[in-house]
Amino acid sequence: MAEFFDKNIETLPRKELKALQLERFKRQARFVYDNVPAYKRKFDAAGVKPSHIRTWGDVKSIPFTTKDDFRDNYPYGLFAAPMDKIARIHASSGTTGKATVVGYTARDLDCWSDCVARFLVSSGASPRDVFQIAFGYGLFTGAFGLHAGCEKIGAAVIPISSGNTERQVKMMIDLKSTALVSTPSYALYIAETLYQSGRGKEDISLRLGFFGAEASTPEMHAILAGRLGIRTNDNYGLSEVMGPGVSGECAEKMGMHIAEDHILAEIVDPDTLEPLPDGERGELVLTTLTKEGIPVLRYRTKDITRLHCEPCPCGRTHARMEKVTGRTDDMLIIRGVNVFPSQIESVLVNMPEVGAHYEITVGRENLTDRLSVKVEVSDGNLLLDFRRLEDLKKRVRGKLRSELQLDVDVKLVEPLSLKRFEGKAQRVIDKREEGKR
Ligand code: DLL
Repeated sequence: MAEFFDKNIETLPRKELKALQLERFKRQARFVYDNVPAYKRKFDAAGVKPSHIRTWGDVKSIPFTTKDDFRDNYPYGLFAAPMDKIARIHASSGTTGKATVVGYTARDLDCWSDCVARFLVSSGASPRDVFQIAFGYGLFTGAFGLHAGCEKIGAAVIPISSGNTERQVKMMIDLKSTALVSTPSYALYIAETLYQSGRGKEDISLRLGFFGAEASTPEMHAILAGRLGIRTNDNYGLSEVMGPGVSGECAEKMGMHIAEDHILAEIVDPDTLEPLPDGERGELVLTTLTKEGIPVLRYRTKDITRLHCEPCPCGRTHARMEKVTGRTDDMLIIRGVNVFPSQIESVLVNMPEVGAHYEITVGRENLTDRLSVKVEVSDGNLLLDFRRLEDLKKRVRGKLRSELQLDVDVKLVEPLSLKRFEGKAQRVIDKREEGKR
């Protein structure tokens, strides 16, 4: 039987949910217009006023917010609440330039932990669970966000943070952790370290894994589920909107339910910025509906996904977003072909002879882009057998070609030779002068 954290809201009929969202959207728009000069300027420049929003059709007249707005208003320019109401500050470093700084009021923190608690419970967590939180505690929203959600459902928390992987394994065994929270790539590293120490899934008490903060394929989740003997959950979020808790899978694993009473999700065409109907793939755009510290309207996440609004067998009515297949700025354009790293991951992790550890490099030779993939072989002995090695390489290349319609240089390397990640993995190295497009 499906368990709920807050059954009334999680199963609210869609019609009522949509009405609630529209009311909250109007209120949130009025709130930012009155309290954040940068939003007022944007509204005024676009010739819209909060009072113009009456129907869903009016929502699309509201200007988008982007990462640049955070940079331009660094550090506190987008805060809508005065500092005496701000209870917590987080920041995400990003790859370039200034950090994105976000603030939460006490009420924001309470809503945030509710959203996290919902997906924990929907995936089968209970007060009996012992959560090992292997996200880095700090400015990153992952650890504190999950931590508060676990406490809210009454579970025990081990705030071990990320890193020191041998210790993670020791604690997991000694303290009998039943749930692991980390990035999927760190979970893979932890699982590998467990097996390297001569132990396996029968030596641990883990039953659930909550793996978010980066894209991962269903194949990667299947590998983690098998190695650790657990059920995995994917959960999604971003600092600008809340952190973890924006959405998370229920036990049906048919997409991640969005906390729609707190967040409005739209899908737009990333080129035309026109809204796309439910079920079509495009860029996810999110609006906070109840935030006080740093509300955001129509934030362009750059994450690519689809929304499904039909009822879920679990009974929840909130829309589900599919696994994120990539980011608009992650997409590699190689000789005119669009390639997402997740496509490469799906091919590799489906081949048992190669490991789930890989590295993608994009370079340029004679004015032509070249894509190369380094992947570890599962059995190091293979490297001593030239014929079998060449045969495997040919098969990997063939599968990548049929998935990507592109020739890829494949290099098979020794087990354990590629870099391991304790947080978000960085598997793509773009060496082209122009960088990513
Ligand atoms: O990663 C928040 C988070 C922490 C989510 C812990 C889930 C668990 P940021 O560091 O601001 O926040 O990074 C946000 O990470 O725009 C996505 O591109 C990516 N991302 C986060 N979760 C997922 C996921 C946190 N489940 C950016 N699948 C987002 C795919 C994800 N990508």
